[in-house]
Amino acid sequence: MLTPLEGAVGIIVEIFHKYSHSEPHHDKLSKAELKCLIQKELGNILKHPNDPHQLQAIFDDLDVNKDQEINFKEYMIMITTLLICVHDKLNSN
Ligand SMILES: [Ca+2]
Ligand SMILES: [Ca+2]
Repeated sequence: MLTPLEGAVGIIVEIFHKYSHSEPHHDKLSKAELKCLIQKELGNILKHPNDPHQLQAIFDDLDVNKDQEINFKEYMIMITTLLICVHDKLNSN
């Protein structure tokens, strides 16, 4: 039986692979795959999940090595940023 935190960690990994598998490279998110992940999984948390300029800005920020793909470590930047935002928001209430 997994603890809630262990389950959350597993889900973060699973969600990455759910979308990274759509098109090659299968262990990286293309721009289209990242867009799909953001729109389907983060539509309630982002202000403008359908705004192409915001999606492009997120992609450019995450693609640290500029290979036009988001690898797992780069995806973790997004997850870490989201966790910090949620933490700060909860703490400010
Ligand atoms: Ca892929
Ligand atoms: Ca990259």
